Amino acid sequence: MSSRNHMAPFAVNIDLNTGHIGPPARALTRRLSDLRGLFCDEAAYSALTAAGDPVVYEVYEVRVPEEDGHLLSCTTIIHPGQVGREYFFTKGHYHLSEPRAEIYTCLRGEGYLLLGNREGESRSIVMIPGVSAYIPPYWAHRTLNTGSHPFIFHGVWPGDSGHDYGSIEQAGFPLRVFEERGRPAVKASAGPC
Ligand code: S6P
Ligand code: ZN
Repeated sequence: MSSRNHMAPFAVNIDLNTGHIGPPARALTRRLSDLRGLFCDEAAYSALTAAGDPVVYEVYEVRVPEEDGHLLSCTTIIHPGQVGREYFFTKGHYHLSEPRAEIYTCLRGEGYLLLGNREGESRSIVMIPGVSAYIPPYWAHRTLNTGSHPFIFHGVWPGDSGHDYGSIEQAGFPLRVFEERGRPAVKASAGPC
């Protein structure tokens, strides 16, 4: 019998200030050096990586089986920062099983959710506390912090979704967000950069 038939209900606590999940969740830390080739300003990227390789974001994921029928969930904490004029962002991905949707709810801070699909369409959604965004099936997604505090959001997605990072690494994301005159500006982007 599969594990999902034997699981007891449970709850976790999300610290709304830090985004940490307890009891201890599976934690992932992405430093700038993990995001090689993704930011536009290569000189700024090299300088920042050499000068301390900052943590760009952390993910705390609730431990449940990664299989059909379950719902995975996590918090993501994107730290404030920029590479050149481009705000710190997540790698961005399609779900490996593309007909799998996701919901992101902003808990703290401010940022953007960027979306793109293989038909060439793109969208951006401003994320502030209380905004709950629906990522439909077949849409790649990337988030970024446009504020001066951590940007924290909660995500929920089907257990059998998986991640395809390669498509974004190769083709780039169709939208990018830069600081212009002290404000975020969303730009269409053709190719890796
Ligand atoms: C998973 C979901 C999030 C991201 C996380 C980090 O489907 O979308 O948990 O994994 O926000 O982003 P990325 O693009 O590095 O996985
Ligand atoms: Zn996802």
